[in-house]
Amino acid sequence: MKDTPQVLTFAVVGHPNEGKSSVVSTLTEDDSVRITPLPGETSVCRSFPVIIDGSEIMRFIDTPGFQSPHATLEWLQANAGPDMLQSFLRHNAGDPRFRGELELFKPLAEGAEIIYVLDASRPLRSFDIAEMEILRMTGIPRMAVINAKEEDDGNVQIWRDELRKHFNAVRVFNAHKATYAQRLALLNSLKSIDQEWESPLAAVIESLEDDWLQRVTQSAWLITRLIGRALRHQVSKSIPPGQEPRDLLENILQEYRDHITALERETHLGIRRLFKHNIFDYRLPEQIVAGDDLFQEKTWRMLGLSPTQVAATGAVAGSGVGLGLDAIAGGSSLGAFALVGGLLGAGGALLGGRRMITYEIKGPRMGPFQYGKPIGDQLFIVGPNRNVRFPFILLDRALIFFANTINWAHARREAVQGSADEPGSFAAHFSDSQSRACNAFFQAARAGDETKIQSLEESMADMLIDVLMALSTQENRHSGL
Ligand SMILES: Nc1nc2c(ncn2[C@@H]2O[C@H](COP(=O)(O)OP(=O)(O)O)[C@@H](O)[C@H]2O)c(=O)[nH]1
Ligand SMILES: [Mg+2]
Repeated sequence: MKDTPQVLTFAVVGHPNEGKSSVVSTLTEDDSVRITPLPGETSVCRSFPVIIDGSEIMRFIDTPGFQSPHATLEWLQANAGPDMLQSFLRHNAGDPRFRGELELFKPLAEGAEIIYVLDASRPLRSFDIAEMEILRMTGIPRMAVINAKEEDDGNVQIWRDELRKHFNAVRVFNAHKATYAQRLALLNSLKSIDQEWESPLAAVIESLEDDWLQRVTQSAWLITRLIGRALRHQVSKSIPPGQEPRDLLENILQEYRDHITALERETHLGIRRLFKHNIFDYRLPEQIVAGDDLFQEKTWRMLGLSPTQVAATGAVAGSGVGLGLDAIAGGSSLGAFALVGGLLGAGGALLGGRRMITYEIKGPRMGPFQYGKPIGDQLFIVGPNRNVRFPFILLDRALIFFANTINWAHARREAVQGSADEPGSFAAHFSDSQSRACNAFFQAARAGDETKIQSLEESMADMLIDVLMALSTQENRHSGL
Protein backbone atom coordinates (compact mmCIF):
# COMPACT_ATOMS: atom_id res chain seq x y z
CA MET A 1 0.00 0.00 0.00
CA LYS A 2 1.13 3.51 -0.63
CA ASP A 3 1.79 5.89 2.24
CA THR A 4 -0.15 9.10 2.26
CA PRO A 5 2.19 12.10 2.28
CA GLN A 6 1.46 14.97 4.67
CA VAL A 7 1.15 17.60 2.00
CA LEU A 8 -0.41 17.16 -1.40
CA THR A 9 2.40 15.90 -3.56
CA PHE A 10 2.50 15.65 -7.32
CA ALA A 11 5.37 13.98 -9.11
CA VAL A 12 5.88 15.52 -12.52
CA VAL A 13 7.08 12.73 -14.79
CA GLY A 14 7.59 12.12 -18.48
CA HIS A 15 10.12 11.61 -21.21
CA PRO A 16 13.30 13.73 -21.02
CA ASN A 17 13.07 17.24 -22.44
CA GLU A 18 9.29 17.40 -22.75
CA GLY A 19 8.87 20.30 -20.35
CA LYS A 20 8.55 18.67 -16.90
CA SER A 21 10.75 21.25 -15.20
CA SER A 22 8.93 24.00 -17.06
CA VAL A 23 5.59 22.81 -15.70
CA VAL A 24 7.02 22.67 -12.16
CA SER A 25 8.53 26.14 -12.49
CA THR A 26 5.32 27.75 -13.72
CA LEU A 27 3.03 26.00 -11.27
CA THR A 28 5.21 26.82 -8.26
CA GLU A 29 6.05 30.32 -9.53
CA ASP A 30 9.67 29.46 -9.01
CA ASP A 31 12.10 30.76 -11.58
CA SER A 32 15.02 28.93 -9.96
CA VAL A 33 13.84 25.58 -11.33
CA ARG A 34 16.48 24.42 -13.78
CA ILE A 35 15.23 24.28 -17.34
CA THR A 36 17.59 23.14 -20.03
CA PRO A 37 17.50 22.31 -23.73
CA LEU A 38 19.77 19.31 -23.06
CA PRO A 39 17.86 16.12 -22.33
CA GLY A 40 18.89 14.03 -19.35
CA GLU A 41 20.47 16.80 -17.28
CA THR A 42 18.31 16.07 -14.26
CA SER A 43 19.43 12.91 -12.56
CA VAL A 44 17.75 13.20 -9.16
CA CYS A 45 14.29 14.24 -8.00
CA ARG A 46 13.91 17.71 -6.55
CA SER A 47 11.01 18.86 -4.48
CA PHE A 48 9.51 22.33 -5.04
CA PRO A 49 7.11 23.45 -2.35
CA VAL A 50 4.29 25.94 -2.70
CA ILE A 51 4.56 28.04 0.44
CA ILE A 52 1.89 30.36 1.74
CA ASP A 53 2.29 32.31 4.97
CA GLY A 54 5.31 30.25 5.81
CA SER A 55 3.67 26.83 5.46
CA GLU A 56 4.04 24.36 2.68
CA ILE A 57 0.61 23.68 1.24
CA MET A 58 1.53 21.61 -1.76
CA ARG A 59 4.62 20.14 -3.33
CA PHE A 60 5.69 19.32 -6.87
CA ILE A 61 8.51 16.91 -7.50
CA ASP A 62 10.63 17.44 -10.57
CA THR A 63 11.93 14.08 -11.75
CA PRO A 64 14.45 12.80 -14.31
CA GLY A 65 12.80 11.43 -17.44
CA PHE A 66 12.07 7.81 -18.22
CA GLN A 67 15.18 6.13 -19.48
CA SER A 68 14.25 2.57 -20.51
CA PRO A 69 10.48 2.54 -20.76
CA HIS A 70 10.25 -0.70 -22.79
CA ALA A 71 12.48 -2.71 -20.48
CA THR A 72 10.81 -1.23 -17.41
CA LEU A 73 7.35 -2.09 -18.70
CA GLU A 74 8.47 -5.64 -19.40
CA TRP A 75 9.84 -5.99 -15.88
CA LEU A 76 6.67 -4.61 -14.32
CA GLN A 77 4.44 -6.83 -16.42
CA ALA A 78 6.40 -9.85 -15.29
CA ASN A 79 6.16 -8.73 -11.66
CA ALA A 80 2.77 -7.09 -11.58
CA GLY A 81 1.20 -6.58 -8.16
CA PRO A 82 0.34 -3.94 -5.58
CA ASP A 83 3.97 -3.55 -4.45
CA MET A 84 5.56 -3.69 -7.86
CA LEU A 85 7.18 -0.24 -7.62
CA GLN A 86 8.88 -1.08 -4.34
CA SER A 87 9.98 -4.44 -5.79
CA PHE A 88 11.29 -2.69 -8.89
CA LEU A 89 13.33 -0.32 -6.73
CA ARG A 90 14.74 -3.19 -4.65
CA HIS A 91 15.51 -5.53 -7.49
CA ASN A 92 17.03 -3.08 -9.89
CA ALA A 93 18.90 -0.84 -7.44
CA GLY A 94 22.16 0.33 -8.99
CA ASP A 95 21.33 -0.88 -12.50
CA PRO A 96 22.52 1.91 -14.82
CA ARG A 97 19.89 1.02 -17.46
CA PHE A 98 17.17 2.11 -15.05
CA ARG A 99 18.77 5.21 -13.53
CA GLY A 100 15.82 7.41 -14.53
CA GLU A 101 13.10 4.99 -13.44
CA LEU A 102 14.83 4.19 -10.13
CA GLU A 103 14.71 7.87 -9.28
CA LEU A 104 11.27 8.77 -10.61
CA PHE A 105 9.55 5.79 -9.00
CA LYS A 106 10.69 6.91 -5.53
CA PRO A 107 8.09 9.66 -5.05
CA LEU A 108 5.44 7.42 -6.61
CA ALA A 109 6.23 4.67 -4.12
CA GLU A 110 5.93 7.30 -1.36
CA GLY A 111 2.37 8.28 -2.31
CA ALA A 112 2.76 11.15 -4.77
CA GLU A 113 0.16 11.50 -7.48
CA ILE A 114 1.16 11.79 -11.11
CA ILE A 115 1.34 14.62 -13.60
CA TYR A 116 2.62 13.21 -16.88
CA VAL A 117 4.03 15.88 -19.19
CA LEU A 118 4.38 15.39 -22.91
CA ASP A 119 5.15 17.58 -25.85
CA ALA A 120 2.32 16.98 -28.30
CA SER A 121 4.01 18.91 -31.07
CA ARG A 122 6.01 15.78 -31.94
CA PRO A 123 4.55 12.49 -33.15
CA LEU A 124 3.54 9.77 -30.74
CA ARG A 125 6.13 6.94 -30.53
CA SER A 126 6.15 3.46 -29.03
CA PHE A 127 8.19 4.51 -25.98
CA ASP A 128 5.43 7.03 -25.16
CA ILE A 129 2.88 4.24 -25.10
CA ALA A 130 5.19 2.16 -22.89
CA GLU A 131 5.50 5.08 -20.44
CA MET A 132 1.74 5.59 -20.36
CA GLU A 133 1.18 1.90 -19.78
CA ILE A 134 3.67 1.90 -16.87
CA LEU A 135 1.83 4.78 -15.24
CA ARG A 136 -1.55 3.13 -15.80
CA MET A 137 -0.26 -0.07 -14.19
CA THR A 138 0.72 1.78 -11.01
CA GLY A 139 -2.96 2.56 -10.42
CA ILE A 140 -1.96 5.96 -9.02
CA PRO A 141 -4.35 8.85 -9.82
CA ARG A 142 -2.82 10.61 -12.79
CA MET A 143 -3.30 13.48 -15.16
CA ALA A 144 -1.67 14.01 -18.53
CA VAL A 145 -0.56 17.52 -19.31
CA ILE A 146 -0.12 18.33 -22.97
CA ASN A 147 2.60 20.93 -23.18
CA ALA A 148 2.66 21.75 -26.87
CA LYS A 149 5.93 23.55 -27.47
CA GLU A 150 5.02 24.53 -30.99
CA GLU A 151 1.78 26.19 -31.85
CA ASP A 152 1.13 23.60 -34.55
CA ASP A 153 -1.30 21.22 -32.93
CA GLY A 154 -1.60 18.77 -35.79
CA ASN A 155 -0.64 15.86 -33.51
CA VAL A 156 -2.70 16.83 -30.51
CA GLN A 157 -5.77 14.81 -31.42
CA ILE A 158 -3.77 11.61 -31.91
CA TRP A 159 -2.13 12.18 -28.54
CA ARG A 160 -5.42 12.91 -26.84
CA ASP A 161 -7.00 9.68 -28.07
CA GLU A 162 -4.10 7.65 -26.73
CA LEU A 163 -3.85 9.58 -23.47
CA ARG A 164 -7.53 9.09 -22.66
CA LYS A 165 -6.92 5.35 -22.47
CA HIS A 166 -4.29 5.75 -19.77
CA PHE A 167 -5.14 8.82 -17.69
CA ASN A 168 -7.95 10.02 -15.44
CA ALA A 169 -7.75 13.48 -16.95
CA VAL A 170 -6.06 15.14 -19.90
CA ARG A 171 -5.35 18.86 -20.11
CA VAL A 172 -3.53 21.22 -22.40
CA PHE A 173 -1.20 23.51 -20.48
CA ASN A 174 1.51 25.52 -22.14
CA ALA A 175 4.16 25.85 -19.45
CA HIS A 176 5.78 28.82 -21.12
CA LYS A 177 2.62 30.80 -21.74
CA ALA A 178 0.25 29.87 -18.94
CA THR A 179 -1.47 32.72 -17.16
CA TYR A 180 -2.57 32.83 -13.53
CA ALA A 181 -6.09 31.86 -14.63
CA GLN A 182 -4.77 28.87 -16.54
CA ARG A 183 -2.61 27.76 -13.60
CA LEU A 184 -5.64 27.80 -11.36
CA ALA A 185 -7.69 25.92 -13.94
CA LEU A 186 -5.04 23.19 -14.07
CA LEU A 187 -4.96 22.85 -10.28
CA ASN A 188 -8.74 22.76 -10.21
CA SER A 189 -8.86 19.93 -12.67
CA LEU A 190 -6.43 17.91 -10.54
CA LYS A 191 -9.36 17.55 -8.13
CA SER A 192 -11.05 15.25 -10.59
CA ILE A 193 -8.30 12.63 -10.60
CA ASP A 194 -8.69 11.59 -6.98
CA GLN A 195 -11.74 12.06 -4.83
CA GLU A 196 -9.64 11.65 -1.69
CA TRP A 197 -7.61 14.71 -2.58
CA GLU A 198 -10.55 16.78 -3.70
CA SER A 199 -11.18 18.61 -0.47
CA PRO A 200 -7.54 19.23 0.50
CA LEU A 201 -6.99 20.51 -3.02
CA ALA A 202 -10.00 22.81 -2.73
CA ALA A 203 -8.48 24.21 0.48
CA VAL A 204 -5.12 24.68 -1.23
CA ILE A 205 -6.75 26.50 -4.14
CA GLU A 206 -8.60 28.73 -1.73
CA SER A 207 -5.39 29.74 0.03
CA LEU A 208 -3.74 30.36 -3.33
CA GLU A 209 -6.63 32.63 -4.27
CA ASP A 210 -6.44 34.47 -0.95
CA ASP A 211 -2.74 34.90 -1.39
CA TRP A 212 -3.29 36.28 -4.88
CA LEU A 213 -5.81 38.77 -3.58
CA GLN A 214 -3.28 39.90 -0.99
CA ARG A 215 -0.66 40.44 -3.67
CA VAL A 216 -3.16 42.31 -5.80
CA THR A 217 -4.10 44.48 -2.83
CA GLN A 218 -0.48 45.30 -2.16
CA SER A 219 0.05 46.10 -5.84
CA ALA A 220 -2.97 48.41 -5.83
CA TRP A 221 -1.48 50.27 -2.89
CA LEU A 222 1.95 50.49 -4.47
CA ILE A 223 0.40 52.03 -7.56
CA THR A 224 -1.79 54.41 -5.57
CA ARG A 225 1.15 55.61 -3.49
CA LEU A 226 3.30 56.03 -6.57
CA ILE A 227 0.76 58.33 -8.15
CA GLY A 228 0.18 60.24 -4.93
CA ARG A 229 3.88 60.83 -4.45
CA ALA A 230 4.54 61.66 -8.08
CA LEU A 231 1.71 64.19 -8.14
CA ARG A 232 3.09 65.98 -5.13
CA HIS A 233 6.71 65.88 -6.17
CA GLN A 234 8.60 69.14 -6.36
CA VAL A 235 12.20 70.01 -6.79
CA SER A 236 13.40 73.31 -5.48
CA LYS A 237 16.80 74.81 -5.79
CA SER A 238 18.06 78.10 -4.70
CA ILE A 239 19.51 80.21 -7.41
CA PRO A 240 22.83 81.49 -6.28
CA PRO A 241 23.23 85.22 -6.72
CA GLY A 242 24.49 86.04 -10.11
CA GLN A 243 23.44 82.76 -11.73
CA GLU A 244 21.04 82.77 -14.61
CA PRO A 245 18.00 80.62 -13.73
CA ARG A 246 17.94 79.50 -17.33
CA ASP A 247 21.26 77.73 -16.81
CA LEU A 248 19.72 75.72 -14.00
CA LEU A 249 16.57 74.74 -15.84
CA GLU A 250 17.83 71.60 -17.57
CA ASN A 251 19.43 70.29 -14.39
CA ILE A 252 16.35 70.82 -12.31
CA LEU A 253 14.05 69.31 -14.90
CA GLN A 254 16.38 66.35 -15.14
CA GLU A 255 16.35 65.95 -11.39
CA TYR A 256 12.57 66.09 -11.40
CA ARG A 257 12.27 63.50 -14.15
CA ASP A 258 14.86 61.21 -12.58
CA HIS A 259 12.92 61.22 -9.37
CA ILE A 260 9.62 60.35 -11.05
CA THR A 261 11.35 57.61 -13.04
CA ALA A 262 12.90 56.22 -9.86
CA LEU A 263 9.54 56.24 -8.06
CA GLU A 264 7.99 54.40 -10.96
CA ARG A 265 10.79 51.85 -11.18
CA GLU A 266 10.59 51.20 -7.46
CA THR A 267 6.86 50.52 -7.80
CA HIS A 268 7.32 48.19 -10.75
CA LEU A 269 10.06 46.31 -8.93
CA GLY A 270 7.76 45.98 -5.93
CA ILE A 271 5.10 44.39 -8.12
CA ARG A 272 7.69 42.12 -9.71
CA ARG A 273 8.77 40.96 -6.26
CA LEU A 274 5.19 40.29 -5.16
CA PHE A 275 4.76 38.01 -8.15
CA LYS A 276 8.03 36.22 -7.43
CA HIS A 277 9.99 37.13 -10.49
CA ASN A 278 13.77 37.28 -10.23
CA ILE A 279 14.71 36.85 -13.87
CA PHE A 280 11.85 38.45 -15.76
CA ASP A 281 12.83 42.06 -16.25
CA TYR A 282 10.19 43.88 -18.17
CA ARG A 283 10.69 47.52 -18.85
CA LEU A 284 8.02 49.40 -20.61
CA PRO A 285 8.64 49.82 -24.30
CA GLU A 286 11.67 51.92 -25.06
CA GLN A 287 9.75 54.25 -27.29
CA ILE A 288 7.76 55.39 -24.32
CA VAL A 289 10.59 55.78 -21.92
CA ALA A 290 13.46 56.78 -24.14
CA GLY A 291 14.49 60.36 -24.04
CA ASP A 292 11.22 62.11 -23.67
CA ASP A 293 9.74 59.46 -21.35
CA LEU A 294 6.62 60.39 -19.48
CA PHE A 295 6.48 63.94 -20.59
CA GLN A 296 5.74 63.56 -24.22
CA GLU A 297 2.56 63.48 -26.16
CA LYS A 298 4.14 60.48 -27.87
CA THR A 299 3.59 58.52 -24.67
CA TRP A 300 -0.11 59.02 -25.07
CA ARG A 301 -0.08 57.92 -28.63
CA MET A 302 1.89 54.87 -27.55
CA LEU A 303 -0.79 54.05 -25.05
CA GLY A 304 -3.23 53.96 -27.89
CA LEU A 305 -5.21 57.01 -26.94
CA SER A 306 -6.68 58.97 -29.75
CA PRO A 307 -6.66 62.76 -29.45
CA THR A 308 -10.36 62.60 -28.58
CA GLN A 309 -9.78 60.13 -25.81
CA VAL A 310 -7.01 62.25 -24.44
CA ALA A 311 -9.32 65.23 -24.53
CA ALA A 312 -12.00 63.14 -22.82
CA THR A 313 -9.63 62.30 -20.01
CA GLY A 314 -9.19 65.99 -19.49
CA ALA A 315 -12.92 66.58 -19.56
CA VAL A 316 -13.55 63.88 -17.00
CA ALA A 317 -11.06 65.57 -14.78
CA GLY A 318 -13.38 68.52 -14.88
CA SER A 319 -10.54 70.82 -15.47
CA GLY A 320 -9.86 73.32 -18.09
CA VAL A 321 -6.39 73.01 -16.69
CA GLY A 322 -5.26 75.82 -18.82
CA LEU A 323 -2.57 76.31 -16.31
CA GLY A 324 -0.93 78.76 -18.53
CA LEU A 325 2.18 80.21 -17.22
CA ASP A 326 2.31 80.45 -13.54
CA ALA A 327 5.89 81.19 -13.05
CA ILE A 328 5.78 83.86 -10.48
CA ALA A 329 7.38 86.69 -12.21
CA GLY A 330 6.59 89.12 -9.46
CA GLY A 331 9.58 88.43 -7.39
CA SER A 332 12.00 87.50 -10.03
CA SER A 333 14.89 89.20 -11.55
CA LEU A 334 15.14 90.12 -15.14
CA GLY A 335 16.83 86.82 -15.67
CA ALA A 336 13.63 85.12 -14.71
CA PHE A 337 11.62 86.98 -17.28
CA ALA A 338 14.05 85.81 -19.81
CA LEU A 339 13.50 82.32 -18.45
CA VAL A 340 9.78 82.56 -18.96
CA GLY A 341 10.45 83.30 -22.56
CA GLY A 342 12.67 80.27 -22.65
CA LEU A 343 9.93 78.07 -21.27
CA LEU A 344 7.46 79.17 -23.83
CA GLY A 345 9.83 78.01 -26.44
CA ALA A 346 10.59 74.72 -24.71
CA GLY A 347 8.39 72.51 -26.84
CA GLY A 348 9.35 69.38 -24.94
CA ALA A 349 7.79 70.71 -21.79
CA LEU A 350 4.60 71.73 -23.50
CA LEU A 351 1.78 69.44 -24.34
CA GLY A 352 -1.14 70.47 -26.43
CA GLY A 353 -0.24 74.02 -25.64
CA ARG A 354 -0.52 73.38 -21.94
CA ARG A 355 2.29 73.35 -19.49
CA MET A 356 2.84 70.03 -17.83
CA ILE A 357 5.09 71.00 -15.07
CA THR A 358 4.87 74.32 -13.41
CA TYR A 359 7.93 76.33 -12.83
CA GLU A 360 7.99 78.94 -10.19
CA ILE A 361 10.60 81.32 -9.15
CA LYS A 362 10.19 82.69 -5.71
CA GLY A 363 12.45 85.20 -4.24
CA PRO A 364 12.76 88.60 -2.71
CA ARG A 365 10.54 91.16 -4.30
CA MET A 366 12.04 94.37 -5.37
CA GLY A 367 13.73 94.52 -2.04
CA PRO A 368 16.90 96.11 -0.93
CA PHE A 369 19.60 96.05 -3.47
CA GLN A 370 23.19 95.50 -2.87
CA TYR A 371 25.59 96.27 -5.63
CA GLY A 372 22.60 96.39 -7.95
CA LYS A 373 21.35 92.85 -7.19
CA PRO A 374 18.54 91.59 -4.97
CA ILE A 375 19.72 90.24 -1.64
CA GLY A 376 18.96 86.69 -0.67
CA ASP A 377 18.49 83.54 -2.69
CA GLN A 378 15.78 83.04 -5.18
CA LEU A 379 14.11 79.68 -5.19
CA PHE A 380 13.53 77.85 -8.41
CA ILE A 381 10.73 75.31 -8.03
CA VAL A 382 9.82 72.65 -10.53
CA GLY A 383 6.59 70.75 -9.96
CA PRO A 384 4.13 69.64 -8.96
CA ASN A 385 3.04 68.33 -12.31
CA ARG A 386 -0.45 69.58 -12.88
CA ASN A 387 -1.11 68.02 -16.22
CA VAL A 388 -4.30 65.97 -15.92
CA ARG A 389 -2.86 63.29 -18.09
CA PHE A 390 0.24 62.77 -16.01
CA PRO A 391 -1.29 60.50 -13.31
CA PHE A 392 -3.18 58.57 -15.98
CA ILE A 393 0.09 57.89 -17.78
CA LEU A 394 1.64 56.55 -14.59
CA LEU A 395 -1.47 54.50 -13.93
CA ASP A 396 -1.62 53.01 -17.40
CA ARG A 397 2.04 52.18 -17.35
CA ALA A 398 1.64 50.47 -13.99
CA LEU A 399 -1.35 48.48 -15.26
CA ILE A 400 0.52 47.42 -18.38
CA PHE A 401 3.47 46.39 -16.21
CA PHE A 402 1.19 44.47 -13.87
CA ALA A 403 -0.66 42.64 -16.67
CA ASN A 404 2.59 41.55 -18.25
CA THR A 405 4.22 40.56 -14.99
CA ILE A 406 1.44 38.39 -13.63
CA ASN A 407 1.10 36.56 -16.90
CA TRP A 408 4.76 35.90 -17.52
CA ALA A 409 5.20 32.17 -16.87
CA HIS A 410 8.08 31.48 -14.49
CA ALA A 411 9.37 28.80 -16.88
CA ARG A 412 9.96 31.41 -19.53
CA ARG A 413 13.55 32.50 -19.28
CA GLU A 414 14.34 34.32 -22.48
CA ALA A 415 15.09 38.01 -22.31
CA VAL A 416 11.98 40.12 -22.36
CA GLN A 417 11.49 42.33 -25.32
CA GLY A 418 9.07 45.16 -24.92
CA SER A 419 6.76 44.79 -27.85
CA ALA A 420 6.80 47.21 -30.70
CA ASP A 421 3.03 47.04 -30.62
CA GLU A 422 1.35 49.92 -29.00
CA PRO A 423 -0.12 48.74 -25.77
CA GLY A 424 -3.68 49.93 -25.31
CA SER A 425 -4.74 52.19 -22.51
CA PHE A 426 -6.61 50.62 -19.64
CA ALA A 427 -7.65 53.90 -18.08
CA ALA A 428 -9.35 54.97 -21.29
CA HIS A 429 -11.80 52.12 -20.71
CA PHE A 430 -12.58 52.89 -17.10
CA SER A 431 -16.21 53.23 -16.10
CA ASP A 432 -17.49 56.58 -14.88
CA SER A 433 -17.22 55.59 -11.26
CA GLN A 434 -13.68 54.29 -11.77
CA SER A 435 -12.68 57.54 -13.44
CA ARG A 436 -14.30 59.48 -10.62
CA ALA A 437 -12.29 57.58 -8.02
CA CYS A 438 -9.12 58.42 -9.94
CA ASN A 439 -9.92 62.05 -10.44
CA ALA A 440 -10.99 62.68 -6.88
CA PHE A 441 -7.77 61.16 -5.59
CA PHE A 442 -5.61 62.89 -8.16
CA GLN A 443 -7.10 66.26 -7.32
CA ALA A 444 -6.61 65.82 -3.60
CA ALA A 445 -3.04 64.66 -4.16
CA ARG A 446 -2.31 67.63 -6.37
CA ALA A 447 -3.77 69.97 -3.82
CA GLY A 448 -1.74 68.29 -1.09
CA ASP A 449 -4.84 67.99 1.05
CA GLU A 450 -3.66 65.35 3.54
CA THR A 451 -7.00 64.65 5.22
CA LYS A 452 -8.80 64.15 1.93
CA ILE A 453 -5.91 62.18 0.49
CA GLN A 454 -6.25 59.47 3.12
CA SER A 455 -9.83 58.55 2.39
CA LEU A 456 -9.57 59.11 -1.34
CA GLU A 457 -6.48 56.98 -1.67
CA GLU A 458 -8.42 54.22 -0.02
CA SER A 459 -11.18 54.41 -2.64
CA MET A 460 -8.54 54.65 -5.34
CA ALA A 461 -6.81 51.51 -4.04
CA ASP A 462 -10.15 49.67 -3.73
CA MET A 463 -11.05 50.59 -7.26
CA LEU A 464 -7.63 49.38 -8.43
CA ILE A 465 -8.00 46.08 -6.60
CA ASP A 466 -11.05 45.39 -8.77
CA VAL A 467 -9.20 46.39 -11.91
CA LEU A 468 -6.19 44.22 -11.04
CA MET A 469 -8.40 41.26 -10.17
CA ALA A 470 -10.17 41.61 -13.50
CA LEU A 471 -6.79 41.64 -15.23
CA SER A 472 -5.78 38.52 -13.27
CA THR A 473 -8.74 36.43 -14.23
CA GLN A 474 -9.15 37.31 -17.87
CA GLU A 475 -8.12 34.43 -20.09
CA ASN A 476 -6.53 36.55 -22.75
CA ARG A 477 -3.19 37.98 -21.95
CA HIS A 478 -2.63 41.62 -22.40
CA SER A 479 -1.17 42.15 -25.82
CA GLY A 480 1.74 44.19 -24.53
CA LEU A 481 4.19 41.31 -24.93
N1 LIG B 1 8.66 27.10 -26.60
C1 LIG B 1 8.50 26.26 -25.58
N2 LIG B 1 9.58 25.61 -25.12
C2 LIG B 1 9.43 24.78 -24.08
C3 LIG B 1 8.16 24.58 -23.48
N3 LIG B 1 8.34 23.69 -22.46
C4 LIG B 1 9.65 23.38 -22.46
N4 LIG B 1 10.33 24.02 -23.43
C5 LIG B 1 11.76 23.94 -23.74
O1 LIG B 1 12.10 22.57 -23.84
C6 LIG B 1 13.35 22.32 -23.21
C7 LIG B 1 13.17 21.29 -22.11
O2 LIG B 1 12.34 21.83 -21.09
P1 LIG B 1 12.43 21.31 -19.60
O3 LIG B 1 11.33 21.95 -18.87
O4 LIG B 1 13.82 21.48 -19.05
O5 LIG B 1 12.11 19.77 -19.87
P2 LIG B 1 12.35 18.49 -18.94
O6 LIG B 1 13.63 17.86 -19.39
O7 LIG B 1 11.18 17.62 -19.23
O8 LIG B 1 12.39 18.95 -17.53
C8 LIG B 1 13.83 23.65 -22.68
O9 LIG B 1 14.72 24.20 -23.62
C9 LIG B 1 12.57 24.47 -22.57
O10 LIG B 1 12.85 25.85 -22.71
C10 LIG B 1 7.04 25.29 -23.99
O11 LIG B 1 5.91 25.20 -23.51
N5 LIG B 1 7.27 26.12 -25.05
MG1 LIG C 1 13.96 18.73 -16.13
